[in-house]
Order: sequence, then C-alpha cells, then structure tokens
Amino acid sequence: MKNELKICALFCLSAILTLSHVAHGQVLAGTDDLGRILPQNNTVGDPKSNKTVALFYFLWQGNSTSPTSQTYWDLTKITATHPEVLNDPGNQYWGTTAQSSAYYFWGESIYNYYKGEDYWVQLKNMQLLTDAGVDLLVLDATNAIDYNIQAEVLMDAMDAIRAQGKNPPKIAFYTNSSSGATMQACYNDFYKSGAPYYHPNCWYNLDGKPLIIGLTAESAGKDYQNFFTYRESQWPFEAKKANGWPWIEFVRPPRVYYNASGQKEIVNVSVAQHPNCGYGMGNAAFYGCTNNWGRSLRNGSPGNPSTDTPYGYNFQEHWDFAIAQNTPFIFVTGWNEWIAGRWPSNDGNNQHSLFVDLASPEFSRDIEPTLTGNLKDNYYMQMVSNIRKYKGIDTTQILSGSTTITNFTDWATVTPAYKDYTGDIQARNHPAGAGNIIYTNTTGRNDFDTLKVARDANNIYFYAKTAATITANSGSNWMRLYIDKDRNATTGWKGYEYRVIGGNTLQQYTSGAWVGLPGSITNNVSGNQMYLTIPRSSLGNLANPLNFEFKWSDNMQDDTDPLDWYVNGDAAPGARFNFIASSNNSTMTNISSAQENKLADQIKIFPNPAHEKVEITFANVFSDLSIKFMDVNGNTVKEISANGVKNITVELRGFAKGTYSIQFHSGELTASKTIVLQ
Ligand SMILES: [Ca+2]
Ligand SMILES: [Ca+2]
Ligand SMILES: [Ca+2]
Repeated sequence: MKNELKICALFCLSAILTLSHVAHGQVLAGTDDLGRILPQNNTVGDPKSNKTVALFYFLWQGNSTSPTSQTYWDLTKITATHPEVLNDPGNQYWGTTAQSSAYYFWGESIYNYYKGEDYWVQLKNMQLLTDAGVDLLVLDATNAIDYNIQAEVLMDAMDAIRAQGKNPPKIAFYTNSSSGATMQACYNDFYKSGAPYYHPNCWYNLDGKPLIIGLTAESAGKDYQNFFTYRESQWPFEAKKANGWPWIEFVRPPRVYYNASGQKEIVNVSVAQHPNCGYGMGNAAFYGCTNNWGRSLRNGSPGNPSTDTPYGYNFQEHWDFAIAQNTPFIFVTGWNEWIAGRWPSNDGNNQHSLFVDLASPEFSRDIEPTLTGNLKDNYYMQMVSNIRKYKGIDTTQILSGSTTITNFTDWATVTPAYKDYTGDIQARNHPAGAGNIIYTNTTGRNDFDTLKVARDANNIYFYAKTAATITANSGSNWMRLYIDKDRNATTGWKGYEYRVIGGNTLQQYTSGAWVGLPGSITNNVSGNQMYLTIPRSSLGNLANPLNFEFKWSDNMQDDTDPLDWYVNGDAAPGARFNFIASSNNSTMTNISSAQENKLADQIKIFPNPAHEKVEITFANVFSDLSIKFMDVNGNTVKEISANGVKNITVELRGFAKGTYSIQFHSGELTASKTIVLQ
C-alpha cells in the first residue's frame, strides 16, 4: 500500500514537472565577482526559436597522446618563480628538458589539473553548461584523435542530467587533420549500430541526422557517408567556405558564414586570438610579440592586462558583434583546452619556447572557472549573460498564494518547485592530469533536490527536500540558507543580508561580519524533508510583495569564497546562482528601479554647482562605465568612460553656463544626475 502510494506520487510529480518544464523554464539570478548582473527577461525578452550555442570542448587533458610535463606543468607558476626558463629551453624548471615532448597547463581550473576522463569534473561541467543554456559541445578531434574513453564519460554525465528532466548539451565532433579517417573512427566508436560508445540521446542532429564537422569530400565512398549531416572545418587563414564552421577568427569583426543553401548560419566568438600565429600565444605572453589579441584587447587597443584580464573585453566585442548578426548558430571558443605543447620557437631566437594556443591568463582562451590570474568564474558568468541576450529567457515564476505552514503536507500545493540537480554530491577519487596526484573530494553530503518558499502575514517558510535522509545536524555548515533580501549584490556578503546556519541560528551581515540576530527560528526535519519558519520581523520586514533571492548550501568548506559552491558539498542552485522568490508579477519594474537606484547611489559628484571642472567618485570600480554629459537641449557635449577607477576629474572649461544632465551606463545599469555649471 505504501509503495503503491509512493509510485503514484512519483508518477504524478514527474507528470507535473514535465508539463511545467515545457511551459516555463527555471530562471536563475546571479551577479559575478565584478558586479555584473545576469540579465533577465525584462531586458533580453522571451526565449527565441532557432538560436543555438555551440561551445568548443576538450577531452585531451592528461591523455597519453598529449603528455603533461612530469615535474612542473603550470606555466603561470613556472614563469612566476623561474622566469629564467623562458630563455633556457633546457632549464630544469621546465620539468623536462626536451621541447616538443611535453604539454603544460597555462593555469589551474577550479577542478585543478584534471584528466579528461574524470567523471566528477564532467558532471560538474555539464551542470554548469546546462544552466548556461549551451546546446552543443563541439568535441575537439582536430588532432585526429576522438578521445573515445573520455567522450563516453562525458556522455554518461549528460545522460545522468537528462534522466532528471533537464536539457544538457549534445555533442558533435570537429575533425580536420586526416578528417576522413577521423570521421570513420568517430562513426565506428560512437555512431554505428553496435558501436562501443553508443549514446544516441547525446547526438546533436542537424537536418535530421547527426552533425559532424570536417572535410566533407573525404567522406566520399565511405560507409558513413550518408549517415551524417556535414559542416566544413574552417581555419581562420583559409578562404571562407560554404558550410564553414569557424573555430576561431583572425580578423575583426569575425566573418559570418553561410550554409550551402545560401542561408546565414554561424559566426565565431572567442576569448582571445593569435592572428600572428607564427609567433603563437607564447611569444605574445613571454617575448614581447604585440600582434596577438589577448583577453584585454578592445577598440583596437591591447588594453592593460595587469588590470584588465578578468573583464572579458575582447570576448564581449565578439559577443556584441555576433548577437547583432542574428545567425541561428554561434560557435564559442572555448571551454577547457587548458594545455599546450612546448615547441622550439620560430621567432629567430632558439633559446625561446613556443606555445601556439595557450600560455598565460591573458593569452589563453578558456572560459571554465579558474584559480589562476584572478579570472575566477567571470568568463562563465559573462558567457551566461550573453547566451541570455542571444537566446532570450523565460520570465520569473511567481510564488503561489499566501499559505500558513504547520506541517509537511501543507507544502504540497506550494509552487514553484525550485529544482537542484541530484547526484551532485558524487565523491571524487581520480588521478590528476599531471604528476602523481589522486584528487579526492568527499564533501558531498546532503543532496538538495527540491526547494520551496511559502509565506503568510507573519512568517516566511523555506522548504528543502533532499535525495536521501537528511544527516544529523552537524553545526554551522549544515543545511544553510542564504537570503539576498534586496536582490542587490553590493549589499550584504556577496549580496546576502541574512543566513541561517546550523538549522536555527539567524545571522545578519553587518559591518563586514556575520552577527547573530535574536528571534526564534523553527526547524522541522523529517526523513529527507526539512523546513524553516522565520518570522518576517526577524528579516527586517522583507518588502511586500516579496522579491528576494535565496540559496541553500550544505557542507561548504570555505565560506568566504563563492567558488566553493562549484566544488564542495552541495549548493542549490549551484555555482554563483540564486533562486528568485517573487510574489507578484511586476518584478520587472521593481528590479529596474532597484538597479537604477543601485548605480545612482554609488556615484557622487562635487562641487555642484561647479566651475570649470567636477570630480566624480564611485563607491565601486566598474568595468564598463560610460558617462555622457548632455545640455538642456539633449545634445551630447562630452562623452567619456571611467573603467576600473574610483574617481575621475572632468574638465568643463569653455562649456556654456547652465544645467547639464549626466547619464551613466554600466552593463545593465543606468543612472542620471544633474549638475549646474556657473
Ligand atoms: Ca543536489
Ligand atoms: Ca543584498
Ligand atoms: Ca547542487
């Protein structure tokens, strides 16, 4: 009887979830470490049809055909501690004396120096890329290797996510060297009936057949010839091909490609480029070659890598151009190449070492979150923002009506059901892609599955359902709840004004520290369910209608670092995302006015009235702040930018006396101020 009920309940729940998934996707909020806010439906509009994001993805880390240098392998660390290696190809601190036989990581992923077949890594990545809205992973087989073992691990991770009703990316292979033979290997390994690594649910189909990229002419007469839909491998120095799918471009703006039917199809977006390819990324990083384009490049200037590398200026120029082309595909390069072989340089100095593709934080092009170069998860969040601009996004789901919760059954009718991934507490125990290291991570404990929020006049209630029985309360980092009460990342710790730790202790972030608040929080736990009852009065009387963000975590290891949410315990939602709890449908207006105030509050201008000049100070440093002075007739009389600075002096000598409006613009934020010139 109990079992029958359980089966019915499961069946009914999955039916409801399927329906609600079709009707409305789950929309996450977030602000990155630079203060850039993920755009929502109010700025990017509803989901658009026929917009597909392809991402270049790599499986070769630690593979025997791309062997990592044995003793030292992190180029950023080697060149920081032993810069003498750069003019000494046989130096011991290369970790190997022979050039052309070892591969180096340009830096360290948040998953460390991993091996391509590490399931723990692939599962984490598939969660990030599912949340990002990436549709297609283009697997790099350009070196004539299909990395079949690693690809199967990746597809196992995709299958695990699909089994939860989510929509993970699918795969296609990109071949070029020995294209015909490599396409044959892909067909034999993955696609043909009885293939050893057969995952048809993971295939990306175009025009009704699995997509493959390569030199189509080489498929002629092969047994796989009619199996695939083909697109052409397209190198940046080759003339534009019909059906070309470019993995990078060495011209700005990038070229736009058409398919064989003459329809506009695809454009490439990349993080950095090496148009001076004879010298590669390594010579730009280490030997003064100035003709390559690093992460900081914009407006034709190399920028200032010592401060600009984390901001993604070059990447953003590409995105802005690509989105405006309105192509059905955008090809993004890339997620996780990480390694490059060391070769003898061809720059005329035989003491130099050459790295063609990746060399340093500035001259690399990986988006995957990293521990190196202060890049953190900025490029991931920037990619998520731009995918939203390209594809649109659903509106925020609204909370169901006021409900008083007195027991677990009261939660049955409360919506929405916010969903986390399950299985994301998977332990890690896998050899590294470098050195004799085994990576382990056993911090996964309680596995969040479904979260809910309810409210009545007196209380806010928070519900969490986990995949298995909730562990006994172990103290501070057990089943934590974070609340950003004003949806503003510049107030509180990383935006959060409140948190509940240890199941019953409410804290407020005040003057740079978490401080306990009086008030009684009730905590009910039963099996795999738990809920908290928090008096509204304890939360500083949250705005009504409700409009806040929240996040659960369990077993964080470093509660000062948001990157912890990517790797340890469980976070719901994952990464640097929040769920949105909103009890009315006028969130658009609320957010816009909050954002308006947010930027305006951070800007001070003096003196006002002014003579000849004004000084403008900013509470925060902005990566992309533009300032426009307009006269009473609406004419722009001065336009400047104030990127990366906390104050700026603006000369107004020679301007007519009178009132001027000053318009500030940074990403999604705008503000307006008025000054009088005397
Ligand atoms: Ca989970
Ligand atoms: Ca806040
Ligand atoms: Ca999670």
